[in-house]
Amino acid sequence: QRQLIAEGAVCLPGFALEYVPTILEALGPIVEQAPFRHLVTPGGHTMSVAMTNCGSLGWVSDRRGYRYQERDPLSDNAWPAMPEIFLTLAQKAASEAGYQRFKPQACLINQYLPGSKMSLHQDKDENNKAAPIVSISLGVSATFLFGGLRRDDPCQKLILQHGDVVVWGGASRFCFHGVQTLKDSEHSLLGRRRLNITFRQIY
Ligand code: MD5
Ligand code: FE
Repeated sequence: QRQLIAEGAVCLPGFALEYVPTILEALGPIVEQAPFRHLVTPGGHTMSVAMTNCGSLGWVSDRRGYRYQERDPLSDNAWPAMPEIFLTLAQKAASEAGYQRFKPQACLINQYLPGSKMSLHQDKDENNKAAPIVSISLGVSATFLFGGLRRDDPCQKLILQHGDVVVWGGASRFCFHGVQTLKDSEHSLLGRRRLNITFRQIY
């Protein structure tokens, strides 16, 4: 089943459900090697969402700016490799949405605890502007804000649930978006948190 949210934005409800046990197993060693951390924005604010990465590149933020880099700044080691199942799932979802050549190099893993949110922003740090971003939501459901190309354009509210996958491409790739403050509730498998895993083709 496929839901068109807007031009270029395709929701695949429950698409990741069958992969959840494998995803959670793969996440264990990743967060062991590269723990979740709260990054600081160039403006000096500490993000309420905790992040880590796997893949050949990872997204980082600090006082100097936002960028993708090959090494985890906490350890100076390469990011953990992207598990095969992540790549398979991301490419299968992209393919369902019409992107048959999606080659993600970066996988950003966001952890939301009760009270975490992500303010309205655009994703513009990827050099490859034609590739989509594939996003998997797990755990506690969240209210996602999907706006337009201008910060003050009106926002649609979408509820993203455990197992949902969204492919953000085409006209939706550079829309403003954010996540409302996570409610304090319990998910049977993930506990009181939400994980969002995004796949990004940088080059
Ligand atoms: C999240 N993460 O739920 C979201 C899912 C981030 C981020 O926003 O930057 O880590 S990705 C949603 C997304 C990506 C690219 C474009 C659009 C939405 N969009 O045009 O709405 O943690
Ligand atoms: Fe984003």
